[in-house]
Amino acid sequence: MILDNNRRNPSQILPSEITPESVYLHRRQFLKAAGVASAGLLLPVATHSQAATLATLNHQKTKYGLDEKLTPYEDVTTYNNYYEFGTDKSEPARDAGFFKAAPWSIKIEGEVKQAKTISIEQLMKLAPLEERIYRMRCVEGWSMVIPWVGLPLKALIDVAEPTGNAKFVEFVSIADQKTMPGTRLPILDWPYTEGLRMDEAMHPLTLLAVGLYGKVLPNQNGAPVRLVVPWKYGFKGAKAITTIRFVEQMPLTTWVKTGPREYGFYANVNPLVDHPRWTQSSEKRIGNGLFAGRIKTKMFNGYDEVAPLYRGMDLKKYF
Ligand SMILES: Nc1nc2c(c(=O)[nH]1)N[C@H]1C(S)=C(S)[C@@H](COP(=O)(O)O)O[C@H]1N2
Ligand SMILES: [Mo]
Repeated sequence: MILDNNRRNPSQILPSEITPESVYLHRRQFLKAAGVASAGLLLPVATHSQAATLATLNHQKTKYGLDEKLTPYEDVTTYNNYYEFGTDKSEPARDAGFFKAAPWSIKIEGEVKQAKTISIEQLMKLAPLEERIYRMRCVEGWSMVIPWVGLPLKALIDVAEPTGNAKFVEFVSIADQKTMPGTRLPILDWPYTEGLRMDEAMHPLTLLAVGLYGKVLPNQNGAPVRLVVPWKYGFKGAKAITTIRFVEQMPLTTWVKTGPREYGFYANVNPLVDHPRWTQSSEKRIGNGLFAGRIKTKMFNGYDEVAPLYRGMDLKKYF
């Protein structure tokens, strides 16, 4: 059962069960040598047991998205983009077990009255935790409906007290080489960074999520805290945030740096502006079954209330 431990949040593993990483890695090498391509193939992904061991969060019920059919927990927690753990969708669920989401704090810096550090516990008390059922659209052409638990980013911005020079907010994810195998490889320019314009960051739909399905975030979904911006493509939602920096200039974000023709800073969901490799006019809803047809993608992912933020902007140019 040594391998199975690696799918669980370390905080839920009994001290007597702890397997040193070296043993785990050796075991994987051994399995590789024995002709097993990946140790993870040996066992099904243990999502049910994981959900059972994650702490429940007290939160207010939502008025958002109540008419949506939720994507099953199993899909939300096993089909992930989290390149710090590898580029395959199944890798984060399999390999994020050594990641330590606690203790955790976020540095708030840049154009603020005074730089400070805020613990995850303090953060979670800035506003009542709320459930928000949001449609999430990945630029690769798939989508999910996820019941997040979190608080409006605005609650943190109010405490941060940005100066008049702050025009954008930059989010920096952790890049821990010890526990995140992907960060040892030049897949992206680590650490992963994202950004929002100030008015986007203050919008009531913009969330700092600390949980999903009523439980704390599983590591693979960005524990302990990640950004959720439902009218933008999924890559805007930086996971495991360690620094929030208020800046005057538009930050050069990881994906824009990687492929400026493919990824824009705004990244608003827009069925009229295709990605060079993927159509954006329709999407495949994960969990709807193999034979379900594609769904038409809506402008701003259907969140029309954000349209005033972009009035007068050419969204083909500012994609
Ligand atoms: N730090 C970090 N954040 C990230 C990513 C990543 O690779 N690293 N992937 C992004 C992409 S492309 C998507 S679609 C969403 C996926 O979030 P989910 O796995 O919780 O559905 O996370 C985003 N946030
Ligand atoms: Mo994505």
